[in-house]
Amino acid sequence: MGQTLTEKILDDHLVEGELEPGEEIGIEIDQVLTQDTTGTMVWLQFEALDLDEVQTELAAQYCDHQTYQFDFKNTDDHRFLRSAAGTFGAHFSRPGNGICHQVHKEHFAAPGKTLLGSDSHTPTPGGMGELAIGAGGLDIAVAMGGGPYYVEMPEVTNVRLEGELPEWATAKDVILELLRRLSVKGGVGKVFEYTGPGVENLTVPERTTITNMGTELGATSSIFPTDEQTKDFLKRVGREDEYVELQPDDDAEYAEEITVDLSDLEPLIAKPSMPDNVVPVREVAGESVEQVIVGSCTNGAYEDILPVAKMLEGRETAKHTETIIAPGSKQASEILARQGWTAELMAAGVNFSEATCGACIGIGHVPASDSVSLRTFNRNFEGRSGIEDDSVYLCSPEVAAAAAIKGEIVDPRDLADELGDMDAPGLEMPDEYNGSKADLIAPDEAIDDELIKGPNIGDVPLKDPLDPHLEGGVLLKMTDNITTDHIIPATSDILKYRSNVPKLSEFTLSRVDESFAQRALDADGGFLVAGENYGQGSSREHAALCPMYLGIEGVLAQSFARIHKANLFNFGLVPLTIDEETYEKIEQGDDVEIVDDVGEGVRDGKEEFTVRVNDDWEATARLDASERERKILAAGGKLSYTRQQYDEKSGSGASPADD
Ligand code: MIC
Ligand code: SF4
Repeated sequence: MGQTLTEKILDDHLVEGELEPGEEIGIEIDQVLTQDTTGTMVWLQFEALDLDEVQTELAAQYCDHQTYQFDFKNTDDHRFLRSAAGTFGAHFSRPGNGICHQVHKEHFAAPGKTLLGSDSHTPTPGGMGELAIGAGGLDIAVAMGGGPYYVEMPEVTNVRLEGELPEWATAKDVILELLRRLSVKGGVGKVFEYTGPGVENLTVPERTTITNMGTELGATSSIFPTDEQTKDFLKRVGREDEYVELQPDDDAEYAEEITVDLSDLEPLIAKPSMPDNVVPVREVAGESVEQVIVGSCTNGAYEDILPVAKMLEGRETAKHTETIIAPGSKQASEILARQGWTAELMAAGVNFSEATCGACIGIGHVPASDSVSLRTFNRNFEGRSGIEDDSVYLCSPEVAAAAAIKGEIVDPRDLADELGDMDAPGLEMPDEYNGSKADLIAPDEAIDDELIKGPNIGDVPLKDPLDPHLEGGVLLKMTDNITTDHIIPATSDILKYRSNVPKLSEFTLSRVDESFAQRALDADGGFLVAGENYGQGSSREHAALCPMYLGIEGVLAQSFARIHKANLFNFGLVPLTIDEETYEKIEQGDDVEIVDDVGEGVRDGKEEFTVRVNDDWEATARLDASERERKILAAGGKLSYTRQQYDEKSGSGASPADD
């Protein structure tokens, strides 16, 4: 039987396990990336593991999320990250140089390689045939130390593309269409592999928009085969020699197949406040828009900004609509500026931000109250823009530009008819991505050789080994689809404490219940209860680390998002799955006791535990965990577990990360 492309790359990197869907596999990682808000923990953990040099082919540290440095704490973080990259041997991308996924795509992403990143949108270079996976910071630290990365072997879904995108429909509409059909949980445990005759009609920047936002489906990764388009892109970024031809076998077997006829697509939009709340733009046309932002790791590339510039050339934005371009990379800004497009955009009434995530997580450009903001981003979770009850829509750059001109949501096809002289801009790449590399510091150019820690940079808290008897109150009962933005928001007032867990913990779940952190501390232990897809969204391990710090013992949920579940194991919190009936019956304030000896059960592979509630009724909760995850839980988390491994192996010269 032939192999899918995903299986081929995994096979090439397999160090443990078998490629059977649902089985845990260990793979070798070639490249890692980390960014400023998850990176400080990564390097503190790298240090705590006594590792002294990056072992992967390449590691890159980006500073992209909070580049405005509103507080010295952020600037201290950036300086610490520069010193860590220098000390341990990673590339360093200075604040303002661009968003990790865009800069990585331009400078380092390579077909056939594996990439692990401490950011959920790491799968972006899947559009170039790289198998890229997002993970929690501790997994990145261990992989950087040369240890394998363990993940459940995903099912591979074949997304068969046919036809060609019509005018005004874009790559964003491809992924919005998949979200419309499959929902934000539709990709859990899956890799989406794109095949079919439509593939060759999509350029690499279009493919990476699709693979980037595959994360919103909950997918482990998304990948395209490589072809002339890949070769062409690599040539333009000056790395043609990195081209490798990669295709699935003709007789590859997929777990499922979805067909998308590109020719049938039209401009789509995700309504507030979930990326899968997708409708045709025409359905919401006429809604007044106060803010338009073009940018982010999904649609902030040169190829995303250029269509906006072409549509706005010689025109002005509506007077009540503030329009901002937040480029994905400084290189994109530089090329646009050299070509004169920046001036055109400015003349049209557009403001330029530095290349940063910024507004995507509520840092700058927070929408006005009761207003509509249209963004080319990938997430519109409630409150993420920096104001509760926000009204954020997600769309393509073309739809965003049309709204900027008209001041209301409008299908660009209708606007083009109305204006009579606005052509569909299409997609155009620069002949050469020839921006300056001044903001990239290679390991051999490093300026630091020891860590520089400011006063806000704390230690990584450790947990005691698993308590055999788990008991406590239900401190919070939550609904379905709780995001990591609910658990630990990323807005600027809170983000500055990412390197200071005791302080950051004060904000845990504050978006759901402001009194939670204090109640958890007072209760000295307890449980969280949630519906489906608990912990979707970001890879931030702080969403597990902070509850752990507050004494939470475990989470009872109907289902978990992949990265968050791994983070719960990594920090020693027990993720238990409950059925709908139990979820409905259990209430906040109930007393919960796990009747079985948890320590023994976890070690012995027990899958079902009896939960006694209020000494009154009982239910069954499942622990779906690999042997390795059980050992991690028993040790009180991955840091303690990895150190234990090290102690056992010391003397044998083994790396602490050799699992
Ligand atoms: C996000 O888009 O939510 C983030 C901010 O990029 C996160 C990373 C973080 O929380 O630092 C992600 O996607 O993993
Ligand atoms: Fe940055 Fe937003 Fe992309 Fe996350 S989703 S990496 S915050 S641009």
